Amino acid sequence: MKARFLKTAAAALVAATVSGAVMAQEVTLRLVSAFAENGIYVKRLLPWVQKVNTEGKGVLQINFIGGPKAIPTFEVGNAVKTGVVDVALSTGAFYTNVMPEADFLKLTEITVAEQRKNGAFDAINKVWNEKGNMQYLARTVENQPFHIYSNKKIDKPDLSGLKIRITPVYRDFFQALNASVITTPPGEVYTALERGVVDGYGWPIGGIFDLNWHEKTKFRVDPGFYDAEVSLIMNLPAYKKLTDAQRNYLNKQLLALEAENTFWPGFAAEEMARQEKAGIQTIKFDAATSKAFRDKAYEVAWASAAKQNAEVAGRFKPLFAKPR
Ligand code: 173
Repeated sequence: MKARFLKTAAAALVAATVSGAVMAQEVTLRLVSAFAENGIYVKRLLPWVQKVNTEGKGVLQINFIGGPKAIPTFEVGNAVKTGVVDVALSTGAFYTNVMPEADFLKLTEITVAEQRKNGAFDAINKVWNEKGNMQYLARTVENQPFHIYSNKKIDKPDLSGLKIRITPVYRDFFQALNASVITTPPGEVYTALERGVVDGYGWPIGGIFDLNWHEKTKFRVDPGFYDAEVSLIMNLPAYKKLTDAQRNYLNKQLLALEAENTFWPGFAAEEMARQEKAGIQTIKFDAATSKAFRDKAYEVAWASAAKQNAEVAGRFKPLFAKPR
């Protein structure tokens, strides 16, 4: 009786140890999105998550928790910093409360593939590690310039008398154009337009149909400026805790994800056509005014960046610029 009990106990112990070893090799990362679940950014991410999970059995799994209903948009950065979640899809403008440098990423003029080659990606990670307790994993959106969308017609780059919904992305530029600005997460834009709290908003070229803003939009101002940055970020201790096999697997999948960014230029063209079809008129400036408008966007933003962190802005600027 006793011998048999010991044998059973020993077998159970062996089984527990084996499954323990297996479990130690598979990690599950909790992922949230600062952008809405039904928006284009999350829609494009979820098939990737599924692929990661299918191919990553026994190594690494990602558990998508949800969008801003799970964690409010402007709190996602701190959730990553403190390890409340492991990974998030967000943009720097949503976590300037963690570090003001986060919003500098909109100023890249080269692809993320080039950023990995020229040292920009490593320079970003140095700051993200030190100030954000985060690893900057991958950029999932590029070639999506921002625009001003408005319900009031303007005939020159002057937003005097207009109330415009912003995030930190647009604040300094729109204020330099004399707008009154109101910060809201994307989830509050529709209501703000509907109630007339704002006359317009900043947003990239793509995505205004996702939350039905086209119903409340009359004009888009061209040209666009900056480049919408949407990226995956990860809690640094969670990243460091990965085994080599897990980290290599994750990095391989992140590069595959970035390789799919070729989607975005075509999407921009489609969205412009769709906006036109929806009756949204384009406000265009002449060539010289357009150039001055774009130049001002970058000048104002780099000046603001230098004010917030001169050392980091100085390091990033040559690495983010278009090669000449
Ligand atoms: O909410 C925003 O307008 C914003 O800051 C942003 C940033 C990147 C992509 C889309 C929106």
